[in-house]
Amino acid sequence: MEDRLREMAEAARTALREAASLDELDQARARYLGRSGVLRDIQQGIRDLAKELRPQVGQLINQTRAELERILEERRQELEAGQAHLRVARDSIDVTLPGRSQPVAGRHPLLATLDDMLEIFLGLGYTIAEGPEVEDNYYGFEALNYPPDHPAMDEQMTFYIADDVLLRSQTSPVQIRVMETQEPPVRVVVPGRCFRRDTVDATHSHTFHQLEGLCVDEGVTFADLKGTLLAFARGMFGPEARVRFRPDFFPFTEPSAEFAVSCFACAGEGCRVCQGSGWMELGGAGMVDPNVLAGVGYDTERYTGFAFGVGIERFAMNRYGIPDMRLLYSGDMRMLRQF
Ligand code: 2NL
Repeated sequence: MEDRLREMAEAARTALREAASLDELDQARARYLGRSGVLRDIQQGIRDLAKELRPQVGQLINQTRAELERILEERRQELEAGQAHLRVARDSIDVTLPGRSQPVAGRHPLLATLDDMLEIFLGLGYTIAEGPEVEDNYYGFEALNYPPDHPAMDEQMTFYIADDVLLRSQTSPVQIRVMETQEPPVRVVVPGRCFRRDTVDATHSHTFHQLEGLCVDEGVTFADLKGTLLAFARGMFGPEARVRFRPDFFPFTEPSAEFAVSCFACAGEGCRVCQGSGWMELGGAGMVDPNVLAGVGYDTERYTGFAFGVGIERFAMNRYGIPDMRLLYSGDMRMLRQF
């Protein structure tokens, strides 16, 4: 019996000392020191011994148990210290690591240009209106006085989603909607995405941005249009800017004009930016055709109006010297970081 006890004690010491984790240690504890463990089993055997041997063996068993419990406790402390060490290693922050960089956002050149334009018209008392990019034939063309056979309505030029569902090719449908819901005086600017079936190249895109404006009131004349666009040009390019109007045609205005501003780079002398002309084409304008005003229920004897449209892409490209329109849609950080 004493031999068995010694063998067991040796095995238990090894198991406790070499337990690699708290779990393993507890398994060893249960196996040797637990309530139905090996030591208890040996202890039960005392009953079979001669009476005079019992105290001596009993004492040996108690010593063994005390020794093993001491080893158990030592090993438990070792393992707990090790785990605490691991926990510190896992949860601590290495303050010497380089930080994650937070890229600083900038304003996209298109939006920066649009914001500057809107700022000027807000200062002139205009409000901003927005509306759907998907329209029907009525708002897209009919209400704008396009004749039924106009080529702009052709599938060659306009994106159709279905028979009477199309992507707007200008923002004018929004102005129609504004006029339908409000009597003059009307002064709105309408920024937005527009769509045309153009082949993409350095100066064309199927998706582009426009700012249109509309002013309807009693006694509004072409002189008001000229003054407004001159204020716009000066707001954008400074007090020396001049504007030029030349005859043009749009179904929705009569008379109509294209307008240009003296080149901001050379003040009209002629340079690379304006290709030697001294002028930069900004857009089109005119007096709103009475058919359009009548179509929204306005009294055309009482009210007149002017309207204009400016392409934002070309403006931004001139302003920032961006040579290819596709760069504006690339999302390329090497480009965008420059603004
Ligand atoms: C251009 C020409 C223009 C308009 C847009 C407009 C809207 C209504 C009534 C009358 Cl509801 N006109 N808009 C007028 C003239 C020209 O845009 O070349 N845009 C880039």
